[in-house]
Amino acid sequence: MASERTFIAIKPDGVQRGLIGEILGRFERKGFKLVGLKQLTPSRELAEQHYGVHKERPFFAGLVDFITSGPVVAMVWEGDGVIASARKLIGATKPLEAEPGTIRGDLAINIGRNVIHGSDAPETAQFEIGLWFQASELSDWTPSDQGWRTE
Ligand code: YYY
Ligand code: MG
Repeated sequence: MASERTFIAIKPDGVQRGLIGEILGRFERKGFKLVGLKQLTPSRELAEQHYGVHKERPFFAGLVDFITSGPVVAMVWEGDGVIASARKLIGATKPLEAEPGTIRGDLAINIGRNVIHGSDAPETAQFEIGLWFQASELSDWTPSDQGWRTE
């Protein structure tokens, strides 16, 4: 499994509810590597580009209102298979259908307040990382215990 990068964002509900540490910890404990992290309140333009694939959907305007309503914690995580693995850690879009043990399954109830975003494929990961981060904001580094995470 090749090493890859994915874009993860803790949405305004997760930040307001004090869940940043809880969510970051799950990715850290899994063993993935954090290569970018910042908190910002996204502009409407950024939110509309990020969710552009949904622009014809009835929930689009409300989704953009929500995601721009306060600070978001934007992150890039790296590791073998991290794109699909992060989606598993996050759980189903509807939190009541998300398995216990997943972030949404454990921490959320409502689809419109599902606390976290994760890229769904290699192409979207590349697009979203480029949309939210400058290359200079991402760190190339090797954790000192890397040999204990992967063979
Ligand atoms: O990738 P993921 O976040 O799991 O779901 P998407 O189908 O891409 O939808 C993005 C986002 O839109 C979802 O996390 C909540 C919101 N949303 C909604 O509010 N109502 C819907 N019926 C579908 C999605
Ligand atoms: Mg999606």
